[in-house]
Amino acid sequence: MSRPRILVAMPVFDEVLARLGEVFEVDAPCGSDDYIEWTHEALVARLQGCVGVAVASSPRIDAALLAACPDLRVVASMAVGYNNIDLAACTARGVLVSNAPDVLTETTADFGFALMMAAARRITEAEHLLRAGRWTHWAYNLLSGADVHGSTLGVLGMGRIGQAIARRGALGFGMKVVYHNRSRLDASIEQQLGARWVGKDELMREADHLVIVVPYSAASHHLVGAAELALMKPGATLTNIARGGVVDDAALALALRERRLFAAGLDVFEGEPGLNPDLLTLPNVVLTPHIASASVPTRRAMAELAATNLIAALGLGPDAGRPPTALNPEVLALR
Ligand code: 8YV
Repeated sequence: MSRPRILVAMPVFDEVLARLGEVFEVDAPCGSDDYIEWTHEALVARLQGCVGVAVASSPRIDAALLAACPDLRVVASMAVGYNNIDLAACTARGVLVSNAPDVLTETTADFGFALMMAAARRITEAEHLLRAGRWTHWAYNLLSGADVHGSTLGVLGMGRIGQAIARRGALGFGMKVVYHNRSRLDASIEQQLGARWVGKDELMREADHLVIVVPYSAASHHLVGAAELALMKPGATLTNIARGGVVDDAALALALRERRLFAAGLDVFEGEPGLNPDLLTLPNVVLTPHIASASVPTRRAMAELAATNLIAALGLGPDAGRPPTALNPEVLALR
């Protein structure tokens, strides 16, 4: 009997491809290290005859693609954020969607904290100065930055990753934690984290270091724009590890240039892998290419979880019919 066919649309660990190969006929055009920037047409052509596809935060899976790929039954993402996938359209067509939460929480929180600290303490700026041979003498004011310990951490988006960042700030760095989220946490969790819910404007005003971890959606587009930036303290930092588009990058670049904000740390960008060219000219921003979850064990765990979801959602393996992190499990009941 022929095996069901799947497409792995992004590069992935050889071991994960081998595991998928035990149950599927696997089309893996990226292998373990070739990235493909899929056009809609190329992806549609490649998906013909496929019942499953493994993706990450790209490519885009929308209603037009689903209509052109009638065999598709499962979309398994190795990312936690799934704004590239039209979940409602998938559900309407009976296509199961899964993402990869939890396995990346601590690694991503570590990175968010590192980026925030790098911005506050001017670490990349300092390294550039040194590498360029411009370190000529000790000076009391050489690259002095902002303190992190004992300051106020503002968390915008208090989901799993936001809470992990709050824990680091409160327990490790003695920070006062304020947060804003659509829904308030239980009082017991607020107490554990030592975190206080505030309105969004108050968060902007109070934070010495703002970390943004809110999922992207139409509702969170430019959640932090010129008006919000204008509320922030001139000595504050802003770190975005959420998604490009949650922050208005042009407004942020202007605020950084005019020193209305001390510094920023950005791992995600509007239009990535491109980015606003103004950001590249500013010394007071630390820029990284969407790598917050990129530790080897975590990236492996994300890919393994996507594989587990794909296998189970297609009725195979030990978890057949029970994909562990399905976003629309209701579609399985209708099959
Ligand atoms: C991924 C992420 O590495 O999980 C997410 O939502 O943003 C990252 O952890 C990235 O999406 C892979 O494309």
